[in-house]
Amino acid sequence: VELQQEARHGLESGQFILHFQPIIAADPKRPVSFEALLRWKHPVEGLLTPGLFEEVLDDPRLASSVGSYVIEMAIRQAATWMAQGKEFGRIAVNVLSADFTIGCLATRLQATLARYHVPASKLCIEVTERVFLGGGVTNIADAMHRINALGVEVALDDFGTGYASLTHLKAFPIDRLKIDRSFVQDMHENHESLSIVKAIVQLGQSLGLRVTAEGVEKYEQFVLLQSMGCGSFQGYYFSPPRGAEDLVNFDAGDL
Ligand code: G
Ligand code: G
Ligand code: MN
Ligand code: NA
Repeated sequence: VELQQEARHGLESGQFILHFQPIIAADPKRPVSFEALLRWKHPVEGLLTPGLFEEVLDDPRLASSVGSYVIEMAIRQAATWMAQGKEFGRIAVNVLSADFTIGCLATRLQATLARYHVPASKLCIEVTERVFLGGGVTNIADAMHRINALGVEVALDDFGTGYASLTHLKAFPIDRLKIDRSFVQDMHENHESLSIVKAIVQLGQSLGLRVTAEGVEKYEQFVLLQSMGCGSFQGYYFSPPRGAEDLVNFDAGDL
């Protein structure tokens, strides 16, 4: 409760910031995208990752305030990079079910994109299956269809760890699957993980979905994923999440 109060104050005083982690396309002609990851510059505790302030995001009202702030910061960063002539694919923003409950998320995204003159083709929203469980399925599906119709990409995060994933692929307008990093991390030691990764890549190919592998930490993983036909890669092998200022000269050619 105390942490929640601190978070309210922190939001007003600019203590919440975004770090960005590059997502590298297999096709070298495609620009790098970035996942926006929330950080709290806590005055006493230092830089906190979301796992350390779960109570804040568990509170629906606070979570939606944080969510709106994150969306705004991400779109503003896109506008800044565009103004600087920096090439990038999309900025991906993680959203929670709380983000779907305050007004229409599609309308809010559209308004913020318009305010910063950023095209929808520069934005992706990442949802986990938990989003499908909050609120009525038809409401969430409807909201997601509207987001999709704007031209914002919808990615299903942590794919493979939830349940009934395949049903969700039919019910919701998903453009991209992000293979959960737990499968990528042990695919060289664990045959089940390897099979699951291959199956997800093939599922993506047959359903016309793009596929990103998360948690790529080693060169061997990158090579194996490339050989499977996985479309893009994200992980410490390429770069940890970093502040925008530290990414200024980042491009895939540097790797
Ligand atoms: O950045 P880190 O590795 O600590 O992320 C931990 C978790 O926090 C991840 O599951 C990630 O999806 C989540 N997360 C990161 N940034 C955001 C954000 O802006 N909003 C929400 N809701 N979750 C985030
Ligand atoms: O749940 P989500 O997939 O959004 O989680 C993103 C989190 O994963 C970020 O907090 C980021 O710091 C972390 N992450 C990114 N790349 C790697 C990696 O290669 N290995 C590990 N262990 N974590 C990573
Ligand atoms: Mn994510
Ligand atoms: Na992710």
